[in-house]
Amino acid sequence: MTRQHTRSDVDTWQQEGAVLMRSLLTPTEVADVVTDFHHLYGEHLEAARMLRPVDLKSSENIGQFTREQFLHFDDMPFNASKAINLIGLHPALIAFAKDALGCEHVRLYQSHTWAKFTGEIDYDQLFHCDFKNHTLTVPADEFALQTVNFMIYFTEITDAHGAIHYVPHSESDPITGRDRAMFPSEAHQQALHRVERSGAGPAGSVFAYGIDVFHRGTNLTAPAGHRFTLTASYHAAANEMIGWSAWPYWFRKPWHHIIDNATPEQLACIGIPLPGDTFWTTRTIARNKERWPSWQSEPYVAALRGQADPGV
Ligand SMILES: O=C(O)CCC(=O)C(=O)O
Ligand SMILES: [Fe+2]
Repeated sequence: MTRQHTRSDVDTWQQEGAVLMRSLLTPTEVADVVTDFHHLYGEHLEAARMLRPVDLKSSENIGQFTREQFLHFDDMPFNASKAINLIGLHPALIAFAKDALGCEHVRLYQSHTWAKFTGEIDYDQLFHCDFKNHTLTVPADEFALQTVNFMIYFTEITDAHGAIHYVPHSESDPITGRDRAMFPSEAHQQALHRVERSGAGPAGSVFAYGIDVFHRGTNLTAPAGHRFTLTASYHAAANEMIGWSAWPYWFRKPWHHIIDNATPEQLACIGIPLPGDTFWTTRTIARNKERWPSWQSEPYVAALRGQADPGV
């Protein structure tokens, strides 16, 4: 397992609901994905250079969610190279998710790119917990049934570049209690605002949080500033309560970037059985190869050789 986190990162995530891991990705990994971000959002970057910052609200004002905040937002897979398509499946993220949830197998259930530009809209949001569109129930008490939601930074994110703000559980519990609301009351919003922390960090940093921690997006005020992030959200393989959309729903999108280049473990995270799974027979391997001609089927074939082939 490719661990790039410490035990203390996992402890912080479990106890406080969020942890910032600075510079988890290498500069080369970041640069390759930034090239893809420019490919996807470059034209908006040019246009946004002409915009002036949206006026800052007074710090007493509570932000809001608007559709325009999500203008430059896309679900995996992405129309660029394998770099941006594989980064949400980075082995270090998978390793953290396994340790945090305390399980052997995890699934990636959501991944999207999000580009924000100074002056395009006020990105300031109110405090919320994300569980409304990740589950039809509520956040679990048990770690194994929770989610690990990564936000990966591909630009340096200072407070002037719309860093996510959040409130660790030990600070929010005395204000709201442990039954955290999806959208806290106005009085709680003001109180949370007074103790909020910034998730600011350099490119390559990863903010890991969950659907049960108060946080909010903040506005971009740096002149001609922009912010590129990619999210990757995981749940334990056996946890069917959590979802976003089923991957095959996006069958028209460029899955070959992932299928042709991911390791069996990365593919398992999107629901493709591991080599040796009873799903794989001579026939299913051949049919899958026909569907994805550049899929690396060797490990699946090799695992089959070591056992009786139920497809024969
Ligand atoms: O982009 C961010 O910094 C946070 C956004 C957010 O929390 C949300 O849209 O639910
Ligand atoms: Fe959120």
